Amino acid sequence: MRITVLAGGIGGARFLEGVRAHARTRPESDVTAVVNVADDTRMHGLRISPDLDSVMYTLGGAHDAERGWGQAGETWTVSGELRAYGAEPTWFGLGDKDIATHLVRTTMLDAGYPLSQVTEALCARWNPGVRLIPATDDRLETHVVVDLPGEGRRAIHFQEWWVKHRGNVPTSRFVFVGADAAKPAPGVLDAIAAADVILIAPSNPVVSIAPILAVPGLRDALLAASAPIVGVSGIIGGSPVRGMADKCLATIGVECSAAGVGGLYGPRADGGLLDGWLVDTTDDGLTIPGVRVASAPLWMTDETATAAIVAAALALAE
Ligand code: GDP
Ligand code: FO1
Ligand code: CA
Repeated sequence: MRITVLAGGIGGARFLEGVRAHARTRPESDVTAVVNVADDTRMHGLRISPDLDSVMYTLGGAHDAERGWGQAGETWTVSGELRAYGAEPTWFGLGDKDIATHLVRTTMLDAGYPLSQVTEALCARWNPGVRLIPATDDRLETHVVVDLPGEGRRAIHFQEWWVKHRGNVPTSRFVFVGADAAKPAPGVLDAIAAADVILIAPSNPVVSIAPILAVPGLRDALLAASAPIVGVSGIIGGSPVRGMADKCLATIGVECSAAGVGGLYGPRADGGLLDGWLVDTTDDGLTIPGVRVASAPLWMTDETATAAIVAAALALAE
């Protein structure tokens, strides 16, 4: 079975652990993840790809589960030295091990390799067991329109909004800079067209899934896919579990609930995304016209629990 997953960072990564575990019980299974790149940025001359790295490190067994980003067992010598120089941005931490990844990525990009090939090269070390493809090789960045005290209305990079301000500034909208001119990375459209099932990870709908869908051609490919599309709610009982989904949803005027996000994605029959929507048992009973809704425990506490979530999502696709 060919499974294609749309994924952001840590929610996508943990979900993919379950997809991989499930796939290992089925011979002939093959998993492709189309991963958000709109959190990407350059800091200190280095290209950082937070969501790709979260997925790569998690599936490679190297992630820091508690911190939620970067590698376990990190040291911070280089960041300390940069701070001693007053090198901006001082609010963004880069671990020493992580910096090696960014050095390899930046060197390859500067030599002319596209991000998709760079990702393949990095994954040769980590063996994620899942094919990781960036949604696009082109520049695509989430910028956030905010009102900063004393500075007025400005658009700042998503990392500045989240890491520097923790999202605690008056926020009016998210803009996917570069989206209009971006093309799907090689392999993305094929992975959608050839899939037997397409899963939308319980990733942030506003800043992880929406920028993937903003790449021209991607939404149409999903609409035209012969495979069923099943989404898994990242919101459980009105709570975003972890991360910034509550702030993001409030900004776009969507209720932070499994019903709100299911409605935002919408039924495929209506030009939306979903054939199926899997919600937590605490959200049991919700209905979305045109979408098959089922419930299961959605806490991704470990790989076994997450593989059970994946099995429930695949059952909805049958
Ligand atoms: P990020 O890019 O690192 O922010 O990660 P993602 O966008 O891939 O996923 C973040 C989202 O995952 C959060 O907003 C939560 O809604 C969701 N999430 C995190 N942990 C869980 C969990 O255990 N179960 C479910 N259903 N969703 C989760
Ligand atoms: N998150 C933080 O809260 N503080 C940081 O200093 C920070 C640095 C960082 C470096 C590399 C990387 O891949 C991710 C990093 N993150 C950091 C996480 C990141 O800001 C966000 O959580 C994701 O972009 C949301 O997906
Ligand atoms: Ca992200």
